[in-house]
Amino acid sequence: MLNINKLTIFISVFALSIFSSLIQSQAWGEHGHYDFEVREANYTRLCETKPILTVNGQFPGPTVYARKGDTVIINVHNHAKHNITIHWHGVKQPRNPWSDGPVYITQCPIQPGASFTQRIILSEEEGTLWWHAHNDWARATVHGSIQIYPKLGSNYPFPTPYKDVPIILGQWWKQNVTKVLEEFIVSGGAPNISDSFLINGQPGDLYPCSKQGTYKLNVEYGKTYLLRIINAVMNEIMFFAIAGHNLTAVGADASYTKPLTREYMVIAPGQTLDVLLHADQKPDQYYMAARAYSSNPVIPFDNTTTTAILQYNDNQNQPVNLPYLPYYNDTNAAFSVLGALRSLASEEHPIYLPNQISTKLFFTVSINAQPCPNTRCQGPNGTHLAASVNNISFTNPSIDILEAYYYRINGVYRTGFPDISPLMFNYTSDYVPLNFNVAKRGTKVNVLRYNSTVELVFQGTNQVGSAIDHPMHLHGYSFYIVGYGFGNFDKNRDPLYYNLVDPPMRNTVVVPRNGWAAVRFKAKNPGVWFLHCHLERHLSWGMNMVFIVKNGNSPESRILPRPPDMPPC
Ligand SMILES: *[C@@H]1O[C@H](CO)[C@@H](O)[C@H](O)[C@H]1NC(C)=O
Ligand SMILES: *[C@@H]1O[C@H](CO)[C@@H](O)[C@H](O)[C@H]1NC(C)=O
Ligand SMILES: *[C@@H]1O[C@H](CO)[C@@H](O)[C@H](O)[C@H]1NC(C)=O
Ligand SMILES: *[C@@H]1O[C@H](CO)[C@@H](O)[C@H](O)[C@H]1NC(C)=O
Ligand SMILES: *[C@@H]1O[C@H](CO)[C@@H](O)[C@H](O)[C@H]1NC(C)=O
Ligand SMILES: *[C@@H]1O[C@H](CO)[C@@H](O)[C@H](O)[C@H]1NC(C)=O
Ligand SMILES: *[C@@H]1O[C@H](CO)[C@@H](O)[C@H](O)[C@H]1NC(C)=O
Ligand SMILES: *[C@@H]1O[C@H](CO)[C@@H](O)[C@H](O)[C@H]1NC(C)=O
Ligand SMILES: *[C@@H]1O[C@H](CO)[C@@H](O)[C@H](O)[C@H]1NC(C)=O
Ligand SMILES: *[C@@H]1O[C@H](CO)[C@@H](O)[C@H](O)[C@H]1NC(C)=O
Ligand SMILES: *[C@@H]1O[C@H](CO)[C@@H](O)[C@H](O)[C@H]1NC(C)=O
Ligand SMILES: [Cu+2]
Repeated sequence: MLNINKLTIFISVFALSIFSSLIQSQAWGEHGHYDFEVREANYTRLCETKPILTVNGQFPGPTVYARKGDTVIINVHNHAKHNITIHWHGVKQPRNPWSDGPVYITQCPIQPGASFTQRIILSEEEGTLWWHAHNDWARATVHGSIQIYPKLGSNYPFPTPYKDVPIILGQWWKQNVTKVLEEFIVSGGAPNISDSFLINGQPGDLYPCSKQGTYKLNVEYGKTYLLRIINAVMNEIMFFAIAGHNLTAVGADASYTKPLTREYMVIAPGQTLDVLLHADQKPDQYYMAARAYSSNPVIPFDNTTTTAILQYNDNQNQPVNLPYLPYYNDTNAAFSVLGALRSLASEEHPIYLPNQISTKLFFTVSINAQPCPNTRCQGPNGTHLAASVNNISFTNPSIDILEAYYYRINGVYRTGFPDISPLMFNYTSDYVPLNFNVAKRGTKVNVLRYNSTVELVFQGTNQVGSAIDHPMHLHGYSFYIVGYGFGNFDKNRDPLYYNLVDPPMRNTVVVPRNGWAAVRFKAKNPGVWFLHCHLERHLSWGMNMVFIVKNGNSPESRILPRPPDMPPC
């Protein structure tokens, strides 16, 4: 098995380097085509072999290449024994929620033996995004990068790098991830922590039986490389660094940023960072490494460190020193990077920040402890752990909300998801009353008028003593992050300090532990759009909600007709 894996890696690295060299010169059609065959394949990691779900047998999966504004057609065939859906994370899909992918939100799953053709409609995005499964915990192994190059005749807003390389952070359980999911949903407790993190599918030198496979990036002295870092980890925000080298972020979530040079980077599940690496140090081997940022000591997390190797000109000296990474709970270190990113906001890459706000939303994001018969569940005091937005723990319907909305089918979802948290209290208090911990359950949507200008403030709470950072991800949009803060949001004072000049535009915002984050967007993409925490256990527990953005009046502001091959339930 090890040999087959090595061969796969060899072939994909080989294909990648051919692509990289073609990429600068080749004129692509506007409509790239890919076949995604979802199937099981055996992979060996940490001394054990197990079957995992893959696309085309590859782990991480194949890279999708495109240019700004392209439409890419992907034929997804399910040859596995497991339902699947695929989401194109960060692709806005103007007017086309049909291909977005979250299960029971915009489609029913592609069942074993079935196929679905998805249209990936790119618009403003330029840089790095990724695709991943969006049902159960399948995304643990079903994911890959989407690399969006400047239009032909355009350039990066920085000197063209010699090569660009995806760096995909992942997470590995020795156990079948579906079993890990099923077990904690039934028990009511927290999921088992993972056995390792991965860089491009490999745990690295610090884990058993892993040294041989450790990912190596061979560089030429004097050249500059564009690292397309993707956090495909399930449950942890990550610190990432390369020994002896600074990193310069130039893009985040497929939107350019002002260059930000740091010794380490911070990246949350769902986010991407485009980072320049100057290979200007003594030709040698250096470790790159990543480990968790997890701010609440009572919440279990995987505290292992994954490594890969930066190798100059085939140099054979083994690396010794790990790069400096902040301590696991160092919130200041995390936000000193997250909070320092700024939009490029140049003439060529301007920002369009809504200033007249028509819709003000205030959403609490909380962990909950639900009653459990005979208090026999494994949550605190025998409760069943859950999570919520505005005190509603989201439950998936049995057919998707998009089709229910499109065909006006009653009884699938309800409107009236509250604009404002229904209860005001000291969200970040050390002692939140126990009776606040129980959330309602439901499938509620918040309806937005077309073109409304939205300001959404997320407020983290300390319910169940489980305050932690939440990377909140919105489908169908990117938003401008105008502010972050700790403690309770103060609607009179905090907006005075918003960044309205060059806020970063992202699709995933990290709401700080016991803090808040404010984002703005214009609701100009009609459809049904999922909003959820990108920590997978929180998604499974219900830290989710749905926006329905209504059609505008003109034909160009209505959702596209339903494709005939939507998977049935
Ligand atoms: C994985 O390996 C097991 C045991 O060798 C074998 O039975 C199974 O067919 C393999 N599965 C795949 C998808 O190759
Ligand atoms: C993982 O476990 C699930 C549920 O127990 C089972 O249906 C599935 O076949 C297993 N998957 C693999 C890849 O072994
Ligand atoms: C989770 O961890 C417990 C305790 O180590 C173990 O008994 C159980 O088998 C694990 N479950 C899975 C699905 O890995
Ligand atoms: C990294 O940046 C710091 C602070 O700007 C600087 O002191 C250090 O010399 C830089 N290191 C390298 C390897 O460029
Ligand atoms: C990592 O967690 C384990 C418990 O799971 C603990 O024994 C160990 O000391 C921790 N290591 C570090 C470096 O914190
Ligand atoms: C982080 O954890 C360490 C060790 O448990 C502790 O000493 C320190 O106070 C914690 N820091 C923060 C910011 O919570
Ligand atoms: C809220 O709780 C925090 C933490 O216990 C405390 O520091 C703060 O003073 C409280 N705020 C109010 C308004 O009571
Ligand atoms: C959430 O709703 C439940 C049920 O109505 C209520 O008991 C609980 O106090 C509410 N909690 C909060 C924080 O609003
Ligand atoms: C568990 O119960 C004890 C005693 O009633 C209480 O002090 C504690 O806060 C509870 N913990 C949670 C998380 O509900
Ligand atoms: C939406 O706003 C744009 C400008 O911001 C305007 O051109 C357009 O007419 C508006 N559409 C509707 C349906 O209000
Ligand atoms: C797969 O999807 C179908 C359609 O929604 C559903 O009926 C079935 O229960 C799903 N299977 C599993 C194992 O979740
Ligand atoms: Cu969360």
